[in-house]
Amino acid sequence: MSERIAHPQLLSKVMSADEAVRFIHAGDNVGMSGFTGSGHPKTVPPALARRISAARETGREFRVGVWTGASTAPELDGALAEADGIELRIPYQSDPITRGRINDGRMEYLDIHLSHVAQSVWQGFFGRLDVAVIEVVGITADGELIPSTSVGNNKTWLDLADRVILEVNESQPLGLLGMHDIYYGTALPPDRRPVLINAPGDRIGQTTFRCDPEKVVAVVRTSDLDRNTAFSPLDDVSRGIAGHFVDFLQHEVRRGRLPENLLPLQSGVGNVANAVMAALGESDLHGLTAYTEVIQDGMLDLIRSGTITVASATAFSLSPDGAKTLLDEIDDLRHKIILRTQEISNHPEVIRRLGVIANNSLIEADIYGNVNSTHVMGSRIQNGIGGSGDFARNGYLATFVTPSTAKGGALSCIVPMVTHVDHTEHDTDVLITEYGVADLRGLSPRKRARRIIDNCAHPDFRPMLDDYLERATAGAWGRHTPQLLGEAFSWHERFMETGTMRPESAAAVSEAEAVVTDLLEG
Ligand code: 0RQ
Repeated sequence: MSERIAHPQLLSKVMSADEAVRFIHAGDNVGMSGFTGSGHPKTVPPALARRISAARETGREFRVGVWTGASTAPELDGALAEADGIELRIPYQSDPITRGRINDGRMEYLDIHLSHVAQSVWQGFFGRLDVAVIEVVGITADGELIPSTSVGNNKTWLDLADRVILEVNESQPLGLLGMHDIYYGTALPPDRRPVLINAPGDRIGQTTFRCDPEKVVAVVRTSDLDRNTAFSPLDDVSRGIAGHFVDFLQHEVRRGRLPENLLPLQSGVGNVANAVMAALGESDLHGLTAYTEVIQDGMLDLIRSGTITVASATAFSLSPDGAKTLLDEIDDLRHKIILRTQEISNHPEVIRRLGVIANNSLIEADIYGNVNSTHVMGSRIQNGIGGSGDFARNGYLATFVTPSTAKGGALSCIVPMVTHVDHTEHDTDVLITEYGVADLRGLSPRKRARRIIDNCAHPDFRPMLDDYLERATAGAWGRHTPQLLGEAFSWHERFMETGTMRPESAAAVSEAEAVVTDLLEG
């Protein structure tokens, strides 16, 4: 018997990925594993993309609905988007080809709070789930499945799908067995019961997935690695942001508003989040815990050094070095990390009870504290809301971090009015840039605006923001949250027209254009 596939009936279903995708039909909804580049199926999605392209060559349309935990990798999102094979994508993506298709209007995309996905699918809002394609580390003798480096929505996909395709990945460490906590107590209202997690390390489920072997139509072997991209080296801006975040937490401890070992931390995705973890490692804070969604390298290091004693998440998102460390130290790390289904890792009830300190990045924030995490210029999706709303809305402290400018300084990330709202002013407690911290708690809108401009905006854009706030306060229709509606988006319009929000450069561009026109006209 294979070490990885100990169930005889399932061993008899081993086949190639190209054979397995015969069980996926045009129009199917396919629930795949995968969360921030980890634990996604590696060989079935490219085989499905080939099948889709071959069907199209014979004049047959072939598209499927693709549901996952969160973002995946080029061989899943990238390959299927390239083949124009995705009809509707839920709930989070970060793939450039997929993003392009969505923004061209060729792919439907529904951006959903990650804690809401499973319940929406159980409620039937997205129709029937035809097929589940799930990466696992192994199959036990009694047919239970050993989860991989992400859990995401796999339990729901396995429970609800008519047919199941398993990818057994032999490059993932078998030592992962015992790290997961798969909870089988969820229900739809009115049958819900409390989710009894009182501390990040509490276990309420089992270490494996249940799966009816009769539903398994194919088992595919693979040994391809997770998508591991290296994090950028820390620059002055991310170091500055991270330093302010840690100073702020220490200040809260000194004021007696946070306990010495803080409250459980949630850390978002990307380089700034990683830098924040590095800064925590250099501080004298210790005995910390995490109740988060993703474990990146920075958090892994804090767990290894003992700064974080226990971390709960739904997935890893590691660099090649981080992945190697996980592999090498799995026997130790297994006792300090718990991977849960994403409806539990991001559960509003648990986040509220534990008093999580949420820390997420953003695209732009406005002077009143409304946050846009998802849309560039109000209409182009970047990635998605992911779990940021689950944590910001329900946490004890909702902090957002961002560089003060983007696109080489052409854009201010602090604007008069955000062009899309993911987190309202009511959900934003603290805003941090490389220039400082705006603690917005207890402040009315005009005071919030003053503090955000003074503490967080880039000095080049401060005079423009001051001027806007002054004129809005004097002339807006209402003075509670003063806005000049005809002007609030003019910065964005200027960027779309000239490539910068800076008026002097815009003027320079128009001048240059005028010179060119003059020259052309003779
Ligand atoms: O675009 O790569 O084309 O230059 O946005 O920005 O600075 O590289 O930052 O990778 O940390 O991403 C909010 C997108 C930040 C991410 C966001 C452009 C910028 C660049 C990326 P280019 P950076 P990051 C839990 C938490 C939502 C989900 C979330 C995200 C690109 O953190 O998706 O929080 N968050 N989940 O140039 C126009 C601006 C801009 C801008 C940045 N003001 N205007 N473009 N960019 N600011 C984890 C999960 O839920 C899975």
